[in-house]
Amino acid sequence: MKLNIALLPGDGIGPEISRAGVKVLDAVAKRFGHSFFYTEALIGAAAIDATGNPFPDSTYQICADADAVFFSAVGDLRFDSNPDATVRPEQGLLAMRKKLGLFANIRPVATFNCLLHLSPLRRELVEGADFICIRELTGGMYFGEKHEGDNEAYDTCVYTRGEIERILRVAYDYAGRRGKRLTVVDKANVLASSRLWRKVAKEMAPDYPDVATDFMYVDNAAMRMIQEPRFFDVMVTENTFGDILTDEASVVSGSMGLLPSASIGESTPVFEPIHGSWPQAAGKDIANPLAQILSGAMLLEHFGLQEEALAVREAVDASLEHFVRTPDIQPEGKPHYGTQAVGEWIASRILES
Ligand code: GGG
Repeated sequence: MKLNIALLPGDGIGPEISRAGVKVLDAVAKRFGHSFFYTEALIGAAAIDATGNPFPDSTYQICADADAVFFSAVGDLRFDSNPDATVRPEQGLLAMRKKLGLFANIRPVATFNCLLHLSPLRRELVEGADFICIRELTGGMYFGEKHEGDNEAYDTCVYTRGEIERILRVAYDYAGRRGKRLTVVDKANVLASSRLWRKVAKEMAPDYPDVATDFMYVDNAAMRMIQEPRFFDVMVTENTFGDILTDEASVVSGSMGLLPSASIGESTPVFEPIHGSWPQAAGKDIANPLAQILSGAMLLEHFGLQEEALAVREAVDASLEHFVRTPDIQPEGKPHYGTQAVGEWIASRILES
């Protein structure tokens, strides 16, 4: 298969984990006889520095023309510490989501047996947890009408029936292919937008008779996720709730550096780690590349390359079992492996298998 991939390394540790991710995709291409072509483009602070725009038109065009976007992370301390900044790296991320119509963010949360001790939750709670969070990505407060004054400020949470229906269709589809249980997370006891979510979900549920639908308030879902993570199969929720709950979900697996994601919608799909740019670690070769590498596996699955994706997942498992790990997940006394060394080990493993 021939794939044109837009490569957006972004900021902070982004370029390092991106390099490791590409090494692994290249190993897959070599072993399975595919051709992956990359076109690199700027996003985030790197794009602001070069052009003044966190998502320049040239980047948009490269993404729109590609089969997939392999993105890393945005964010830069210079902007975090400047409340007066009129343009921010994160706006590049929002612009990419909006312009590519990426309305569904899929975040699988799984545990690795050899890393269960990393979770602050008890082993018997997290062992076997395996669920998917589906976050609506182009609506809600992130994109509703805003006002920011000295004495009053607001963000409006707006959802249309069409926006809710299309994300629920994605969620039902995933639930139908997995454990056949869908949890719709909302705040319908307080918010009008949540009541519309619930109404639409109740109308759609009979169209998916093999999937059991349940409803949960977001505060309860936040609690349940750490009390009984195995309860969930597929959960779907609006943009802001999803942002918070998916970060919380990373606690189950023990490290944010392990969780990949896919964003799909009207145009080119985007594959990226759920974590940000960790600017403090940039250039130190210590960032964990596994979330980026596993995002590559999701990219392969998106194009039906199941065997290839499995090869990546097996090589990642092998790297963990052989203690080829970056310092964040490496026990004391084991050798130090940097970002590139982990990427290279996994790539070689794929080529050797
Ligand atoms: N790879 C994801 C990333 O760079 N995240 C940084 C960020 O600002 N995320 C906010 C969001 O996902 O809404």
